[in-house]
Amino acid sequence: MFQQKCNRRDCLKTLTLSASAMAIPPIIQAAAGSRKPNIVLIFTDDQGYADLGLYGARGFTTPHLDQMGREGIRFTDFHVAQPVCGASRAALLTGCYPNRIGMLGAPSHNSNHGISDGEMTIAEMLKQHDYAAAIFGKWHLGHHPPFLPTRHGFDEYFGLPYSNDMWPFHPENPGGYPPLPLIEGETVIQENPDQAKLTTWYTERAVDFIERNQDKPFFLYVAHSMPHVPLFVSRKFKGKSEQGMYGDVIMEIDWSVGQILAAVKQCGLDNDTLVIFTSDNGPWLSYGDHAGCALPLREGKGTTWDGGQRVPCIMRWPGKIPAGAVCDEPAMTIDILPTLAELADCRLPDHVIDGKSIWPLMAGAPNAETLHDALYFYWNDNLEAVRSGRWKLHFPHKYRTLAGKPGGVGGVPAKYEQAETGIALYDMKTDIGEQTNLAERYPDIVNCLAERGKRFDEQLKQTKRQAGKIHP
Ligand SMILES: [Ca+2]
Repeated sequence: MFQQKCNRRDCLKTLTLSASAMAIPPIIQAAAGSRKPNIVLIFTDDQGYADLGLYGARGFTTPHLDQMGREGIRFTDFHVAQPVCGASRAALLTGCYPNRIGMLGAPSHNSNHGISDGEMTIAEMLKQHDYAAAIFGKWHLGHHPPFLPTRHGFDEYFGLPYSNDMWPFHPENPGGYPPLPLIEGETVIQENPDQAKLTTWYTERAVDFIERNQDKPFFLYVAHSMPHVPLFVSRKFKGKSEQGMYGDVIMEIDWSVGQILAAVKQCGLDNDTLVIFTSDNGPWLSYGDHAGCALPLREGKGTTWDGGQRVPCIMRWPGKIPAGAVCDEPAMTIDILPTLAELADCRLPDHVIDGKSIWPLMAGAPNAETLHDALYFYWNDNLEAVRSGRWKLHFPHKYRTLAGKPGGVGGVPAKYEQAETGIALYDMKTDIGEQTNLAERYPDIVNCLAERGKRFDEQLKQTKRQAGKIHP
């Protein structure tokens, strides 16, 4: 009984309880008026929870990322807002659940929608203080000109408009896509570029951008196309890992992080630069030996199980973020925008956003807690799960799974099956793999979370906004 009461209290954690955390970081007030922090945001594609040394990677090493994590903070319970490329990026850049702003799934060459002019991206927000802003990598918020990064706050763009498998050589849909464009600014400069060079090109551009902008605040968004399939790696990393192609690709991304951190240091900007590294969703498990790993989490990309949404996340800012810190509080990519607003003293958008500043968590404030009373796990427009405190409630929903079968080999995927869960409650503190359904044992917690989810979903649907549209 005591445990149930205690657990219920945990479930009912409110904004009031968390308010003490808000008073903790005076560091920002002290920084007001001084140089605004540079922001480097590195976002990988389909990298799983276990695909980084500090998170237990096997068969390959990530020395630069591990060092970055040891010099900063490692989040163990950090989530994306939806477990698919486009929607996840929309949430990261706007601080909103992607279904709030009509950005679902993974837009492709024949999509006629993209991010609305009415949204405020991180780049647009930081422009309030004249930040230089660049994205090198994958955009995925619409490929038509009105939706490109250069129309949404970025001064510079070099990269792919959508996923690197949306090209004529797709293993399951050969010839189903037009040539893959590589874009500079708003101009297609190559078709079907040599993907083995992408990580190197993005890295060279990132280093050059840091060097060119060292005298003013900057926002650098490095959105790697890798390790999304088809996997490509440069000659210098081919065969470097024991694990194979996927490990080689991650090791090249690790090299890239090392290059970027070295550039920051060489420009004397270590203490002025917040670097964030995370992934856009969990591993694409059907690709087998070309997919990552989210163990001990359940399932992967495309599902609202934690294997789809919980990702590695490390942040480094010497002198501001304590070295060697670990944060076990739940947080989500939607929290990045409001956190940066606080750090750079920016005005938030006038419209509703869903994220909340996690600066107290990042600063390692004692007993800091999330300001969310719950996090919501949507697949497209459907609310599939709610997380609050230690509890995660799944509403009945279908999901894709390999059901214990092996994944594919050599870049050709295995077939998923459809499975279905009923109402299910998991204790994420003792059952990180979502294996033991406690719904019957704790009906009051189920009711509490179900009610909370229903209320939030109704509010979101009443206040949601539209994506931008072009009409050919
Ligand atoms: Ca992805």
